[in-house]
Amino acid sequence: MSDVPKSHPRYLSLTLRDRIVEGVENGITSIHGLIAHGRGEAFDYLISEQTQSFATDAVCAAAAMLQLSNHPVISVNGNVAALVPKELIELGNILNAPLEVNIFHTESGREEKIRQHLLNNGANEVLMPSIDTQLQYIDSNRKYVHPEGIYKADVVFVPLEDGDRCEALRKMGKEVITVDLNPMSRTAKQASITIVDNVVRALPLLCETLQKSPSASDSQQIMTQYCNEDILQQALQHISRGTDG
Ligand code: PTJ
Repeated sequence: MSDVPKSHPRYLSLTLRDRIVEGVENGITSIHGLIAHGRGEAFDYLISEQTQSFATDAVCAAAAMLQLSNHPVISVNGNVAALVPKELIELGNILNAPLEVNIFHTESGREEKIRQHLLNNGANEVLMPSIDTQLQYIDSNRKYVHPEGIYKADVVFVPLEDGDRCEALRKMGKEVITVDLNPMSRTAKQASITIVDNVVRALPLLCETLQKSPSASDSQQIMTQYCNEDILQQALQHISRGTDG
């Protein structure tokens, strides 16, 4: 870890960089994850590094969808494993939903290191991709899934994705909830619900919202009123107005 003084105006941002760098050094995060993180930082700057109302609304809808789902699954890649391991586990515990390792960049042993990292952080069970169970409509390493996890899920929570699998999951009739700071990304556009916020802020907020346990009828109403296209438009308008807008 670099020696960043707490008084530094960019302390939080620099701490997150340290977590990603540490993830790479420990073989959890792909080296490509550094680029993805930088991309995220740029968009985070444009939303004032704060949770905006379009993200809060999407979090409410995500909580409603997860609460109404029969078999939700939380997909974990190398970036989120490094940034928010404990929050992913908490979400899994609240929902009684499994965590499943699913990565894009195939580096030898990384899936197992992510699994071990989650177990070390307190996860009880972590599902691993199986060579015998494949998603349709996708050719990358992300096609390998666990038969009792993503393959069977009705709702998949997929923070920080690169688009291909989100599209495949939607084609297979599954709902996808993503967290993506870029409202223009393919994933953001294709997901059922897109939380345009930093995953380090979005996940605690999602857990907090779920713990308030809205009733099933309230959740139904939230879902009926939610429109992901509107949310993405609001995010784009916020960005184009400038950070003070
Ligand atoms: O571990 P792997 O192999 O599965 O790889 C994971 C990454 C994230 C490297 C891979 O999925 C990838 O290359 O993703 P992309 O295509 O760079 O997309 C990542 C998206 O997440 C981009 O739109 C970023 O703006 C966004 N992003 C990056 N950091 C954050 C973020 N969104 C929310 N919170 C962040 N901290």
